[in-house]
Amino acid sequence: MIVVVSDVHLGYRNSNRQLFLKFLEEICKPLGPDDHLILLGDILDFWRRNNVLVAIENEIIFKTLESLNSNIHYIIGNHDYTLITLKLPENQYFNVSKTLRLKDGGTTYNFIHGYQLEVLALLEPLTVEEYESICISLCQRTGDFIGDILSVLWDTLHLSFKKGDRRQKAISSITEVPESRRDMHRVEQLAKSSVKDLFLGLERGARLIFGHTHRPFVDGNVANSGSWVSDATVQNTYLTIDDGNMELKVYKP
Ligand SMILES: [Mn+2]
Repeated sequence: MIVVVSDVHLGYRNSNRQLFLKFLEEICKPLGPDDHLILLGDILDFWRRNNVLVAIENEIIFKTLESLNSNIHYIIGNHDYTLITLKLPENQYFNVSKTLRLKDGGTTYNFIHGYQLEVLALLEPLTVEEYESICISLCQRTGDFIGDILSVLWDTLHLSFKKGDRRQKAISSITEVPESRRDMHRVEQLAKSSVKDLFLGLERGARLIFGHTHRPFVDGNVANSGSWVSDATVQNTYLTIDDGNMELKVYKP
């Protein structure tokens, strides 16, 4: 069995962290060594606060994760992107990576946080690599800095904008919460289309699981695990994958 959860945003004031802790105890504790727990990005939120303080405040969650018997995979998102730069070889209780491919019952499952789809669908001319360097800047700087995304862009990429540049609006939206953005349906549209395989390098027939938009769904070979923030319309969701069946569930203790 594979359990997928994303976008808990620990460190953000609207994170449902107590409920997430209960979820780990109740749903994830019983998982065994053949099972997988996928933490699909934005579990921690480093964009608004000091990274270490956020991690220390949530130590109980990491202690609980450490006590689980299943395999644990941490796929980084845009809000916890810098975790990939802190890779410690002796830290084996979970693997940190940008993408993950798992086989279950003859089907291939690809896991990404999903910011990649947003860059492709909405943020042209930014490349995924440029977006990732902005994420590093936003994770490492705290305070009001994220309010001024254009100066982060200048510092990081030396991108300049002339007055009336239409790209400015799209790129400024990076620091807004997904709930207040209007174009998220275009991210879903790309995720559900077959052309995404070309951009993401997916094999034909493989399934794609992502988060990031805070809009959970299962649709054929594509699924979104949703979020654990009180801003979202549908909250506290997770996916289970068992014998080729993808199921979306809402956690209620
Ligand atoms: Mn995200």
